[in-house]
Amino acid sequence: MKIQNIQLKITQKTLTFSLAIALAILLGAVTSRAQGTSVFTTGLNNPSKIITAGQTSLLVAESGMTAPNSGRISLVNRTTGARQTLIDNLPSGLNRSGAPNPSGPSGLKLNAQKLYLTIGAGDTAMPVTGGFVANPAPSSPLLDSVLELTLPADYETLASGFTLSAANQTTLNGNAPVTLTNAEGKQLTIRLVANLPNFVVEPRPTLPDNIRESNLYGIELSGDSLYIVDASFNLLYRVSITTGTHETFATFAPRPNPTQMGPPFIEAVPDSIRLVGNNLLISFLTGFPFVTGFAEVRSVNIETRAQTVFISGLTTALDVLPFNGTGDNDSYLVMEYSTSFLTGQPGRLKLFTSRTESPRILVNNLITPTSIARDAQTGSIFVTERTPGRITRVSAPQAIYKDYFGTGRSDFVRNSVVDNNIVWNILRNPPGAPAQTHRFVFGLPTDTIIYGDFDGDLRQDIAVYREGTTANPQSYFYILPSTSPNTFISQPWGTTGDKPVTGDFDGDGKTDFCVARRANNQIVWIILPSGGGAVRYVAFGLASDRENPTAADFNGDGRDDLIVTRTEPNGNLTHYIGDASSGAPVLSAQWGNSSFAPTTVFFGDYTGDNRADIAVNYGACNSNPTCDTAGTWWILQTGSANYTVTKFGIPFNAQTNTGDRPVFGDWDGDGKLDISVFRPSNTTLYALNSSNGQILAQFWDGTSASAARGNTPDDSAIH
Ligand SMILES: [Ca+2]
Ligand SMILES: [Ca+2]
Ligand SMILES: [Ca+2]
Ligand SMILES: [Ca+2]
Repeated sequence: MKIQNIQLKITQKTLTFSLAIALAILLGAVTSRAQGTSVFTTGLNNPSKIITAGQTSLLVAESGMTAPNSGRISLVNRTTGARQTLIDNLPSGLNRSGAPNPSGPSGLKLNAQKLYLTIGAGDTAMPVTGGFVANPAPSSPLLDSVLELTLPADYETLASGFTLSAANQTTLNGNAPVTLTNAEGKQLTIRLVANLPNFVVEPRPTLPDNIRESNLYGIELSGDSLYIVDASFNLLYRVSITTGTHETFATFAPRPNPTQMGPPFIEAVPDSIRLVGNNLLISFLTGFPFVTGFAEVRSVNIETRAQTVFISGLTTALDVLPFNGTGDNDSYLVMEYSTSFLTGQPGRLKLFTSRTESPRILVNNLITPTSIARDAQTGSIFVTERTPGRITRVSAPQAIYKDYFGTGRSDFVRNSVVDNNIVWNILRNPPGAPAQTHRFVFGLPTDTIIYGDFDGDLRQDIAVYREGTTANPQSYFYILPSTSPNTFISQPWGTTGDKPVTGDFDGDGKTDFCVARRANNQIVWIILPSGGGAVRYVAFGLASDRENPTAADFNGDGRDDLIVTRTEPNGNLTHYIGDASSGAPVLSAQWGNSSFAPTTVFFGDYTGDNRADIAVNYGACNSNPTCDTAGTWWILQTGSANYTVTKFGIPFNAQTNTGDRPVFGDWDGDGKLDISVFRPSNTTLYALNSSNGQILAQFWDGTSASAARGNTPDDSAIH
């Protein structure tokens, strides 16, 4: 089974529609995206792979167009999306294993200025009755080969591309290097590392000359060896960079078909490869009939060659990308080509905060996605989409609020005070047996508790803000990062009278240090962007605005916006949202009234459209016997201006100081906040699961030995 067959299956299914039309219809029909996305670059020729390069670039391998030898590598600026041809007229041919489909440049691996490139099957095989035979005149002698390109030192600022000629291909095939010169006079050198077999003979009763073509599709580097997956031969090659010799390093056997449809065995189809430590992570498309949940990522140890299943339960996996390093805190992006091939469904991008946890679905309407790259500095994810010929940019995913275990769900947190220290007792969600808990002693009772992910590993860090005093006005953030929980960080930021604000204002997936300062009748937000750049001083809001300036992303651009709330004379609350760079208005909304104290306001995404909503919870009716607002959640959906009204929880009683306290979290991990309360009388959290409407009830009192702190910040504060 070959990658190109994907196109055939979808086209056959849609019959009279061309593939492009069928996919265009899907694009319009599927609007739900869990993560902010934008079209970043267009005009690519059937992109197959994407990698980051240098300081500011991406490199994209493009399979080419209908014409032979129209393969290309593009250089894309990863800030602006601008495209520049690095090299064109690379080997390619129209593959005929399904509907005619360009096949050429595929796997990319960059090591300093050396770029290793695999060339795929091209037009190696010709369809005949009963199978395939070798094409006597393929487009290029370099199909199924490995090339080494030595890029000019300043390749990131190229203003003109290089072009490979037919004569150059002949030279390369003769094992001589080729040096190209572009319009600027810069030079790029190419040499052939290895020209691997184009096909093997697989005789069939009716066609003794039947062949199976090769299809090199992904490449990695370790030492002086290249590791290359062949998506058609179902194997992993090891190729010496210096001698060009190759060996079969591992093979991937077909697996028994668990369904009644299709052949008795399903081919593996390895399609991408990533080196992590001593292991190669390889994603498997897994062939016809593309059984849901049957695909996987496997790891192959480069010393022992041992193969193990690394992530399972996937469908048509086409890429895997580890990030955040190794060990328990590693995370993985996995891209699936289509959630249902045979019905032409779009592909999706999944985020695993741990390979054994349920993933978050970041994007669910990708059109023929082929490859992913991640900018470690900005956290942005780039996805190539083959048929539309574009790159879609996905904003950096953020840690789920209060997710300390990396389960993709808010965990159950109880803060108490023991011996004049804050004790953090955290119960994993979902809880297991035996219960998994974290316990930290960190912070003073006078500190402000902070929920943020400062190191960007998609796990919350233990953090507090300690406001300065009159004698020592310097304030500090103190953080116990999840990536190094034995070493705390202190960050001087702000001064006496400032209020800490938690947010990711530059959108890199890491919480930034921010305080809001009231001065000269305004609020100035002082932000240290985690992604670098100058300290921001942004004026937004009036000094008379309510306490607790806060932040959330209201326009879905992946950057948190500034929020202040103003109480009108009649008690109405007006929320003003401003841009965290300029202070320019993003939106404002009148929602809620402060008369029914306590009034709690949460800003966050209750609908899953990646835009923050405004939730107002009224605790009490202030002795008004006809009032029916107590315990009611009024949620304004800012994306649509619709609203919902939900009764949930026991209203607060000011006389007895009893009743529920509204809380903020996503307890079922579907990417939508859940209406939820904490009930101090039985130390139980109740949540209305947004995924299925069922009620979660979770008892958690921290440890029975801990004296309850009572009105803990997470239970009562405006987020
Ligand atoms: Ca963290
Ligand atoms: Ca940030
Ligand atoms: Ca925003
Ligand atoms: Ca939820």
